Parts: sequence; C-alpha cells; structure tokens
Amino acid sequence: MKDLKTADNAEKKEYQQQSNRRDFVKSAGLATLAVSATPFLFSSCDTKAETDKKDQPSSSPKNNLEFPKGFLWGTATASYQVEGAANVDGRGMTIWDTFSHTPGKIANNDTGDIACDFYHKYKEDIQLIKSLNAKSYRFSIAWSRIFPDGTGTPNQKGLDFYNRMVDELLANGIEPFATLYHWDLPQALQDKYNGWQSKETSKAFADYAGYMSEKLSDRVKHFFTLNELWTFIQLGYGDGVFAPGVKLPPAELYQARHHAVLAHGLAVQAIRAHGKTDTKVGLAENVKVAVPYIETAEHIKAAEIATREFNAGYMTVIMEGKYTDAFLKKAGADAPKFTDEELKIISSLLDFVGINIYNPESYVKASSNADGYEKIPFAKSHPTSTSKWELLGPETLYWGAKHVQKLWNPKEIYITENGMSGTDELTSDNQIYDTDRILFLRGYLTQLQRATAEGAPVKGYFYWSLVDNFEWASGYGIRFGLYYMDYKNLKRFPKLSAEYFRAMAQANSVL
Ligand code: GBH
Repeated sequence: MKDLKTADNAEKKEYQQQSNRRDFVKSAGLATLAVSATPFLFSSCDTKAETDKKDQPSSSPKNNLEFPKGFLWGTATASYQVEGAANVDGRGMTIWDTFSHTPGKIANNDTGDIACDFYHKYKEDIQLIKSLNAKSYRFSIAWSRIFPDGTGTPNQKGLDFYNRMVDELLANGIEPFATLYHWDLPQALQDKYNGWQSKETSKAFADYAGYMSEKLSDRVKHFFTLNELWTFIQLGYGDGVFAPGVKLPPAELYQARHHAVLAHGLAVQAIRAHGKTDTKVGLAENVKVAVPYIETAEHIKAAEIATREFNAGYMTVIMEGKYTDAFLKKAGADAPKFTDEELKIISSLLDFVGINIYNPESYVKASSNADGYEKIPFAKSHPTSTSKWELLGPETLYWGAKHVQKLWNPKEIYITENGMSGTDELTSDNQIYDTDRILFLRGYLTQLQRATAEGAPVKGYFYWSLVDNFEWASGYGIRFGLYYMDYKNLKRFPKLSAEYFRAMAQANSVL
C-alpha cells in the first residue's frame, strides 16, 4: 500500500471547500429569488434559525443522501466520439478513422468524421455543461491533432483548439480534466510500429504527454494518461472488434498489454518533469469490479481478492509495481517480458485514480478453492441497458470505490465514467422521457453516496456522456447522453435525465 499524498492536497481541499461554500451561497440566493413570492422568505431574519432556513436551497435534499462538500459533478466525452472535424487544421489520421472506414466494422458503417462536431460547437456544448450545474468536464485530446504522425513537429493549429476550449471552460467556471489517450492512436504509429505491439509507441506517448502538460498545465490541473487500458488492448489487439482490429496470439497480446502500462508510467514521469508542480496525474481505468453476492465479511473478502486478480494486468500492476503470482502463472510461457526498472516506472506514484464503472464484472462468493473466490454466472434475464454488455448493478459503484480504497489506498478517487444507454425517443414536442436513465442514476449514485458516507475518498463523478455520440463499434445507434443528439441537424435536446442531473448537482445530493 502506498501513501499518495502530495504537498498541495490540503491547500486544494481548502480551496474546494471555499469555492463550494461560495457556490452554495450563490445557489441559495438564486433559490430565494425563484420563490420570492413566498412571504415567509421576506420576513426579518434576525434569528439564527431563520437565517438557516433562508440559506436552504429550495431543492434542499430530504433523504440524507448528500455528497461531501466540494464533491465535483461533471460529464465526460472523448475526442473521436464527439469532435468530428476529422480532416481539419492538420489533424493526422488515426486507427479509428481507418477502422470506421473499413466496411463492416461499425454498425451501420458509421464513422466519426462529423460525430457531434464538437470541434466547432464546443462553445455551445460548454453552455450545456454549465446548465447542468456541472463544475468539471472530462474530455480527451486527439494525439494526432497535436502530432499528426504521432511524433515529430507539433501542429500549432491542433494545440490552439485545446487552448481555446480550455479557456472557454475556465471562463465558464468549469474545471478541465484532460485525458491524453482515449483510443485514437495516430495511424502513423500503427503503420510504423504496429501500435501498442511496440515499446516505441509507449515512448512516443510519453513524449506527447510531456508536451501537453507543458502547454496546458498552467490551466489544466488534472491529467489522465490512458483511458481503459483493458478495453483498447483486449478489444483492439485481442478480439479485433475495436481499432486496429488485430487478433494477436496470447504472448504478443500480453506484451502489448505490458506496453500500455509502461506507456502510462512513462507518461506520469514525463508529466511530472514538464508540467507545473501542482499538476495532478492519474489514469482512467475500467476497473473490473467483483460484487459480493451477499454483503457479509467472507464474501466481501472474496470479492476484494477477485477484484485484485481481475485487474492484475492493469490497475494492480500499476498500483503495486508487480504482476500477481496468479497472473504470471496463468500466463505461463506467454507472460510478458519486463524488467524491474519497467515495473518501477509503471508504478510511478499517482495523485489520484479514475475508475470507469458501468457493470459488475461478476458476482462472487467465498470459496475454499486456491483462488479464495468463485464467480457466480449472470442469470440470462439479468437486466441490461440497450448495450447488451451493460449488465446493471448499482452496487458496483459502491464496491468499486471500496475495493480500490482497500486494495490500493489512493489519495483520491474519481468516478471518471458511469452511464447508461437507452432508447431515448424524441417526442413530437422534442421531449425525451428517459425514465430508465433516472432509475439508473438514482440507483448508482445512491450506492456511490453510501461509499463516500463511509469515507471512501471519491472526489467527483463524471457522467458518461454529456451528449449522445459515436459509440465505437456500435456507431450512433447507442445513446448514452444526458443530451439527445439529432444527427440530421446536430441539434442537442436535454433529456429528462439532464434535468435530474442538474438538480442533483445543485443540491450535491442524490434526489
Ligand atoms: C467506456 O467503456 C468508454 O470509455 C467510452 O468511450 C464508451 O463510450 C463508454 O464506455 C460506453 O460504452 O462492443 O460488445 O465488444 C466502457 C467499457 C468496454 C464497454 C468495451 C463496452 C465493448 C463491448 N466498455 N465494451 S463489445
């Protein structure tokens, strides 16, 4: 276990508390205005009790499900999924351009060429973020806008876009959280090195990460290195269903996996070397969470052991600096080749960890077998969202936070993604009654609040996603947004869940 404390944490926390108090006073004032016809609120307030009453927002929570002061509400997106403008301002080709333009790879043969046109509509979208009462926004930077060929001479026009966008966020009181890699690898690196099959890609990533932190860390204080290492390696290089669509044999797949964690570690070091001293670094990983089928000590322990093993090739080696015995045993002759020096780099100290959580990896129970746990298969009728992989389990957020805290004790945890896809039909009067998403949010956030109430260091929650967008191999048919996208004209419409999120963010509580 590690103490990940950094010097400025206490100071930062104090700042967050102060700004939260300011926001609270502001919102209380607004609430008063909104109900200003109520005579009670105009009565004199010279007693303490009345002052207290007056300070309560009208949406004051009644259910004891408040989050800690300073808890950050936000939404998340990723470059290839929202930006569009694929051939604009010198952006280089990426593996997702190639993959999505290969017939048969994406549902409906959709591509991210235009997506939500966030590249041109970012100002409009930042107003949407603002109107959600969100105080933070997690976006990703398209590597190939900065280095069109992955390495070499930076492209100023690409950098200018992120400068404009970050400035606009800050001008609107929204804190930028930047992800450096959300799967859109420059095609040149795939062509030259077979992408993540080579350590050269890890090194190129670190150079790019260092460059970005140098350019943005005066304004961006939180950087995520890679998003979901498991996903882009397993699906891109193992199963071949994501870009670049490669199906490697086990030994090479293990090696590619190792290059990804190495890239993360090298990037952490590069950001520390080039960013301002108050820059915070972490990653966003879809930690595979084991949920105890009964919440008793023995099954909880089993779920914890299982979670550590489920993530052995990614979060576990990053947090512990070694591959677990079970992982190496299972890999056998296919195990990745690595050095002690690399393990040190991979486990470079982090300021926070981000976890993307949608579904339980498995329900588990205690067992006297060698593993110490047993997986319980999902029922065929286990409910899912419109994404068939998204088996629902609100308690996954609780256990995700609890296991990560217990296993690795990071200083801070962010829920960097959580969300649900739905049918989201637009009515003739432009409404989207996504009651299912409200059900989802209330259930999952109740469980997250339970974790924070018990002291899990979860500092914020980013809903995936702000707007419906290019859902990778599923194309535009799968919708995760709080805002509905009419792809015919790129108009955005708030869903009912946007209203729900807005109220919760305002009250800092599940409602
Ligand atoms: C996140 O992954 C991604 O970070 C984000 O970009 C994405 O939009 C969001 O989820 C919603 O999917 O295509 O049937 O092989 C979450 C974990 C892992 C879930 C890959 C979907 C693909 C299943 N994802 N998985 S399939």
